[in-house]
Amino acid sequence: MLEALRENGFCIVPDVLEPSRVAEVRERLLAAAEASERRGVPTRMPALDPNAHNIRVFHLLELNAIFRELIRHPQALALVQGLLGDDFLISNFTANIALPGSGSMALHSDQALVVPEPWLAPWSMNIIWCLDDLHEGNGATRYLPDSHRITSLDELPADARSRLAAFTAPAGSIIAMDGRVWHTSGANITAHEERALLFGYYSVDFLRPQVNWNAVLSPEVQAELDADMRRWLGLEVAANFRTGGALLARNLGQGPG
Ligand SMILES: O=C(O)CCC(=O)C(=O)O
Repeated sequence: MLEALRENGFCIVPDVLEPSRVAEVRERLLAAAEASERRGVPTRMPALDPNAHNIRVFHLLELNAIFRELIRHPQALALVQGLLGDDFLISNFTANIALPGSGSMALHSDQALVVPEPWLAPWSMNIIWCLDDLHEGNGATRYLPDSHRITSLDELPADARSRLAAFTAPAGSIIAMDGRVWHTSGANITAHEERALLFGYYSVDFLRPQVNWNAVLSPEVQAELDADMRRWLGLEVAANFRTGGALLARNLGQGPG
């Protein structure tokens, strides 16, 4: 799977969640959307989506323990560590439920949103959790094949949108996607099918996460986190010493003193 992710920019792993677990996560997602609105965090984002038929749920890690379990699911982390290395951070965890009638958002790569070009290596990636069967008609995420090889904006083809392909995957699958892949949500042209996806976004630890977990996570939720989660969320006191520390150690070992 890791080879496919490196080579193609994505891989699809079926059957990560069994149907009963998918149903449970989906139910908690709908409750999280309501809780988000009650807490004053809107679930409609006119800046992102062309109409009000997408439900966006932010701060999933704060809203329910089930999302704190998913973000560290062993099959997800194996792919994250395989692509980004052991020193990664959880950058964000959000949901996009595309309801019938939803449209496609702007084409983008998630790495381009957090680091300027050139994009020479995978420094971020998504684990996309499919809570519904994903197919072109219900607004499956659309991606530009081989676009993880694009290193700067001027390499993006002018006709990129007409070259997009749709991911297809059964509910319960995860899709691991290199942060450099250019993609967008599809339009949901079905009459009644909802398309719920969760986007676990991870980055190398020298990039600032998309959200400030110290501000997002309440003291109650922070108190529940173990040492790994605290590290992956950047909640410890030390923020950016690892690379510098290794460099100093190496130079101190070799230097003239
Ligand atoms: O919902 C999708 O299929 C894609 C969403 C996305 O790329 C985003 O919200 O940045």
